[in-house]
Amino acid sequence: MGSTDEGYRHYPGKNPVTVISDITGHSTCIGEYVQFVQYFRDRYSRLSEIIRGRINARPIESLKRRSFRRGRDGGSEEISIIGMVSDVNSTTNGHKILSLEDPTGSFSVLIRNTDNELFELASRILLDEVIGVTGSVTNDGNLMLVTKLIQPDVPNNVQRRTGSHGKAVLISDVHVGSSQFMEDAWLDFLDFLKGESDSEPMRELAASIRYLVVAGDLVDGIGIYPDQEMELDILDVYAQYRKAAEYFREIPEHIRVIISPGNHDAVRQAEPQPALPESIQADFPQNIIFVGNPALVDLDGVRILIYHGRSIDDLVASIPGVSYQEPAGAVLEMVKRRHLAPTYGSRVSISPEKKDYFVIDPLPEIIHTGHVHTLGVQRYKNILLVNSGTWQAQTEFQKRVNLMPVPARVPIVDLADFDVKILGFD
Ligand code: D5M
Ligand code: ZN
Ligand code: FE
Repeated sequence: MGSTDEGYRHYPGKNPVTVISDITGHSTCIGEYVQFVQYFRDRYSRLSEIIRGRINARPIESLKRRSFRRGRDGGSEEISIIGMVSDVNSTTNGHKILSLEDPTGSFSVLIRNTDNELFELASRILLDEVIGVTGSVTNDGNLMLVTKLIQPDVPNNVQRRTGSHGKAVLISDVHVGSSQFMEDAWLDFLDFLKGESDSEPMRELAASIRYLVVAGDLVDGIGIYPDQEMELDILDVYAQYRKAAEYFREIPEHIRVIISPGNHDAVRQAEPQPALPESIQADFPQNIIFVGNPALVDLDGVRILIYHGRSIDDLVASIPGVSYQEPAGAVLEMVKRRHLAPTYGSRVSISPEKKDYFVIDPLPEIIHTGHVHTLGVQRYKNILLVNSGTWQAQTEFQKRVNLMPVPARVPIVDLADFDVKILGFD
């Protein structure tokens, strides 16, 4: 491993990896108030910069000072601001009022329900996301009547890097140690990776695999939810990792494996999470690279953003039409906001680091998430969104909330053309 001035970590070789962005070893958070301010400043400045190219926004402070010129039609002139959403309300008539904040002040903006398209978009806006709005300010200077609302989103012409080759296998939520861990299916998957399938095409496919990426919840952990012991086969978290390491030693050495943690893993719960500790890494073979959550990683010219996906629980709960059955739809909502966990202080506990590691910039070619145990593949403006399923059958908790997991199905991405094949091992 080597590292450069930018702090990138390079792992050279036939299947090279460069870790571009990862909290591991860089956490600055000690939980002081000033750090929250710094964190939100970084979020605002980076997301507003993405929007700034598309509208001519002015500081919120300037809205309060000036009196607005009357346009020819008697209405006042249109102006734009970019702000973080600090409050979402509905009026008694069913219109939406958002409070927007920038570093200079805050302002209320009204989205009327008479404009269907605009109102539909406004109904999907989340607390703490950064948006741009255009509209006119009312006579009393206290409210903007919005005519246009934009999210940071992705340009239509975003170019995808090409020229790579071979395949990357994307998995998550293995949950080793759980009594619901589907060991037989998992062993079949390992046999496939080893090139021991019965069919020639499967053996050829296995030979083309260069990378295996794990997006969190490698083990089931302990004490993650009440009464978890009732559903554990291995009651010691270190023994769970030793078992996992045993499995990973079966994977052929030429496959580079990248492991990122999730909420069941033995690292801090607050995100961004650092890589698994050295004491756990030591059991695993040399072909494995441990990264944090989230992490932006370059696989020989293809950038993949790995995020366990805890915020998907929030997005499903708060955006109409986003569901556990189509988890890639939740990831698409992240991309529109250019942020992996838009709402602060919900189910995702965010550690206020100096840099906001959840901002999606630069744009990757692939975003890989997990957590919700369902499989989803979508494409959005040349970005491939993959939520990998799980190796854990339905738990008691999931039964109660009617969550149907999609276990033992494996998306394999062709790094040359981004074609995705899904293999089943159940
Ligand atoms: O989470 C798998 C999915 O199940 C994810 O959508 C959260 C949900 N889940 C699982 N256990 C709980 C509890 N105890 N409370 C709320 N939501 C839960 P995973 O983190 O992979 O187990
Ligand atoms: Zn899981
Ligand atoms: Fe999880």
